[in-house]
Amino acid sequence: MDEVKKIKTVCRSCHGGCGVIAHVKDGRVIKVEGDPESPISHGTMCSKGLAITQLAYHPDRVLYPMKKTRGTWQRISWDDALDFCTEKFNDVIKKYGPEGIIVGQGTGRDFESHFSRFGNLLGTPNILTAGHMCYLSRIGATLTTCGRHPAIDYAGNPKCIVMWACNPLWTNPDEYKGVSFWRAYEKGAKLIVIDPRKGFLANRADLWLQLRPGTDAAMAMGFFSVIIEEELYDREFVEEYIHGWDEFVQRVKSDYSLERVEDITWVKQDLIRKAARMYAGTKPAGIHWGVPTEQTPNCTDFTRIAVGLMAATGNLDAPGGNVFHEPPPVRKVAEFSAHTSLSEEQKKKRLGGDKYKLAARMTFITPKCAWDAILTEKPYPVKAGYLVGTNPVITRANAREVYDALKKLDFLAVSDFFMTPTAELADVFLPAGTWLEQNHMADNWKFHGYVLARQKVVQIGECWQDHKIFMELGKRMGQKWWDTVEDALDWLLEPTGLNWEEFKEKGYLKGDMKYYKYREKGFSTPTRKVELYSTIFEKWGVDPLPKYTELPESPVSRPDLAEEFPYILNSGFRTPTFFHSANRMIPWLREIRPDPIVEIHPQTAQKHNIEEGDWVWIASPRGRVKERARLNDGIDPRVIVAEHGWWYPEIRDQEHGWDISNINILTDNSHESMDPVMGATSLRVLLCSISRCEKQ
Ligand SMILES: Nc1nc2c(c(=O)[nH]1)N[C@H]1C(S)=C(S)[C@@H](COP(=O)(O)OP(=O)(O)OC[C@H]3O[C@@H](n4cnc5c(=O)[nH]c(N)nc54)[C@H](O)[C@@H]3O)O[C@H]1N2
Ligand SMILES: Nc1nc2c(c(=O)[nH]1)N[C@H]1C(S)=C(S)[C@@H](COP(=O)(O)OP(=O)(O)OC[C@H]3O[C@@H](n4cnc5c(=O)[nH]c(N)nc54)[C@H](O)[C@@H]3O)O[C@H]1N2
Ligand code: SF4
Ligand SMILES: [Mo]
Repeated sequence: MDEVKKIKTVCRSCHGGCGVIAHVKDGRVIKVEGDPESPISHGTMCSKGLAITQLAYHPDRVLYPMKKTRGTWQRISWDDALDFCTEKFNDVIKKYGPEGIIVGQGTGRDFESHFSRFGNLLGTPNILTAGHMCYLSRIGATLTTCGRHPAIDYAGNPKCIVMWACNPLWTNPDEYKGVSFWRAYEKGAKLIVIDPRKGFLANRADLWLQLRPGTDAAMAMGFFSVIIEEELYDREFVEEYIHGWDEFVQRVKSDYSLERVEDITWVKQDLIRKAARMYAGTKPAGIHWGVPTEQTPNCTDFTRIAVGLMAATGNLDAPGGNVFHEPPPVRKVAEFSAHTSLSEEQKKKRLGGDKYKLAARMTFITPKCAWDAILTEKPYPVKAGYLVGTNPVITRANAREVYDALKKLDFLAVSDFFMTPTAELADVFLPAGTWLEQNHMADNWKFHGYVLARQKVVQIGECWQDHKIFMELGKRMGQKWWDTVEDALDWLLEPTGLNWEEFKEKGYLKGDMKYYKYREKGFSTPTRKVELYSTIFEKWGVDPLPKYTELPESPVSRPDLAEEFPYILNSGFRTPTFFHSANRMIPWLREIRPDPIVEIHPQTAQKHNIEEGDWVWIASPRGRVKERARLNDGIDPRVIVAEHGWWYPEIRDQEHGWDISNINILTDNSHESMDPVMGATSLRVLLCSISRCEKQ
């Protein structure tokens, strides 16, 4: 028997980044623990990362390529699987052009470099991601406003933290692990929490603003209203570095009196004033904002106003404020992705590209445009799909439409670890390796200044890391790739003077941090200033100034609908154990949260005769699903908070009960409900009714 070997690597059971020491015995990982030397996680790990052994060695995990023949799945070889995909994709290209193929991924899974390169070299402009309502939307909005993504600088010790629609201790999103926040907070930073739900952080906050879901853009304008009225802004910065300040001030003064902001947001004027004073009056102060702000039609505008707040208070690129981290000198995702190889002619064919201009600039499409094209064959037929690391039947708005669209495709290839409801609709299943089974330069897409060595710890079944699947399928389709995954890593690392083997030994690289870069170079926008008045939007014929737009489905905009569906459904509540639709089959995690939970205020529950633990129907104009009630007086009685991502791996037929508790059956994806430049779908605010299920 072998000794236990300890191998350092990097987790990616969420957006990833935590340092891990994997214990390997007889070729099998027997446990994982946090790496105290990790600059990202400092030895901590969460339940999802720790449960990787149960995921990787799960009896239901698909370990071999599979092909569906007459409705049943059969094991095939990698050669046959890739040849079959090549033949099917080539058929579509011949008949309909490469735009007839959708290449899709979900949230950031550290293969975007390879994913985008595959799509670009294939020649399809139809790249589907979750970016229209998550993160890439933030990158797009910050790009047009101040040139880059200004992430909060926890290492620079903010004295005031505004936690705006984010719950990092549970979600560890994107560049941040909750532990970085916690370390700064423990040093005594003031905390302002803007959140409709009283959670762990709201309970500890100096100020908690319990706003009406989806009204963040109005709240941010409320902050500005105080900052302008009380002249709390940094006059020098504003004069020298903000484009359109006067026009913006005009808009705030004419449209966003605190009285109106209180009406919109449900938060008392006094409290808004206190919070704005605390943020603008404490130096340095940082805003850490989260995805709920992006999942409404105010997606782009909220981010633009938030960047405006950072800029006007002198906190942009200042230590402890919101900063532009310097990456290490590696090649970036954009260069790897060969985006220049997509011809102008193909770019013009991007679905929805004329309408959702910021999404098109970020080179992806909003899913609704994909489903429309598949279902209606307009503006042209879309016949095939390749979905990697995504479960859109559960995670995208208007799930029934998603289901119908994917079912209609002539050919669908899916790559995942498990037979999800989406994978069940496929013709070919390509088994992906987990983070324990890959060599990769992790975190190269994040804005925190690090890249990390994720090294392969074990091989399980015949699974391949996604990077290799893209490479080998790409080569078969005539694309130019490197011979091996490691050769591609050597190329990415080349400017650092290290190769993959050397980088692996080192563990991570960090860029040199430098603050106030704009003092030398200005900002990377057309005017070299922070564009509160966007010259890019002006060219597109879109309102150049940000604003709050009332939500398309709210008691204010749709009092007619609110008669039947009186509550605001805030859908998408994250829990520490699950990652969207993942992990429901993992015993350690499912045991902690066995059922989907809908939170209801006790008064509201009483009105509907609902008790703690009851199964409850939640209905919207698009359908109904059921979740189990938990009573919570930390939410407004007019708001219902529901978990997303639910399906039941234990149900072996009916596509694993995909429509029983899938909250996205209720969400809307009509064009009218979307952000006008990004195509963000409104996942956080819609109207619903609740009733106790007859059968418990
Ligand atoms: N109602 C509502 N819906 C939401 C949200 C919400 O707040 N409310 N949030 C949205 C957000 S922000 C996002 S980003 C999307 C996420 O949407 P998705 O990314 O589609 O969701 P996941 O369930 O995380 O991922 C789907 C699959 O990826 C597989 N997977 C995980 N890692 C890998 C890998 O390395 N390789 C491969 N090939 N497969 C892998 C998992 O097994 C899982 O089945 O969901 C959105 N959906
Ligand atoms: N465990 C776990 N971690 C995850 C994920 C997961 O599914 N599970 N998903 C990952 C992904 S892809 C993403 S995008 C991130 C998201 O992570 P976060 O950005 O932290 O987003 P959420 O946890 O959805 O919501 C954060 C907080 O916003 C509040 N909130 C809800 N609606 C609103 C609103 O309209 N306005 C305001 N101001 N607050 C609101 C919620 O009550 C919650 O406390 O998490 C990532 N990490
Ligand atoms: S926070 Fe994310 S990266 Fe860290 S251990 Fe948990 S799942 Fe892994
Ligand atoms: Mo996300």
